[in-house]
Amino acid sequence: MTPDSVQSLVDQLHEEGEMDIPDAETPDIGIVMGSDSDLPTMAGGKGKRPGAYEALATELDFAEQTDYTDAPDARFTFETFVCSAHRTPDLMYADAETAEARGLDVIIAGAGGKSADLPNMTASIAYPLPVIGVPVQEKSVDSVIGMPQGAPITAVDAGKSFNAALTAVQMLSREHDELRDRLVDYHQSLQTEVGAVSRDLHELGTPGFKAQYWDTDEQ
Ligand code: AIR
Repeated sequence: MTPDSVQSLVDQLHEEGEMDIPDAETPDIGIVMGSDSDLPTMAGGKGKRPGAYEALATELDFAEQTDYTDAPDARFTFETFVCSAHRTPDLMYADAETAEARGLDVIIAGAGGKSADLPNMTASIAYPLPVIGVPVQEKSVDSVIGMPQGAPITAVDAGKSFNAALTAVQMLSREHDELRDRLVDYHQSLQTEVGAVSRDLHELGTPGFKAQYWDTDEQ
């Protein structure tokens, strides 16, 4: 039997799928992960490198939509759920099955362990919506990318949810020039950073660079 906490989410997703909400007010990207223990990798934080949340919210001016019927002011948004392919298959199914009707354009799905099936199952159920899989650990790579012919998934390297977010926005940018411009600006800022660091390393020399950039106890 499906417990209430799951069933209420399943029902909510189906209800949202029936609503007639303009595309500009629905989330553009759906982020799903197999467990909240994946959040540091999927979002960033807790000692992990920046993740999809930082890429979208900090670098590309997306807002997180936490209420389907009350969109934030930002034009481009994403939503976030935990759906375990094995613990809550009903929820995974409902999330993927309703994604297109709920106005999502692309899904980022991450899971860890050796049976990281959420990305590949979401890709199969949500088809033709594109799904970008994030293997949360190295040992999850094969189960995320190993899809049979005719059942596509796009995937990033283990832990690279930041890049999954960039890929998702690249897809959206084919339809939205504004997002294309944001992606170009982001790339420009990366180049600027590398140029500045390169000049500092060259001109300060290695010891001087370490003294300026590294924590003193790391040197
Ligand atoms: N997982 C959860 N349900 C199915 C799978 N494969 C994955 C999660 C997480 C790992 O199992 O994506 O990476 C461990 O989950 P937990 O909740 O035990 O920390």
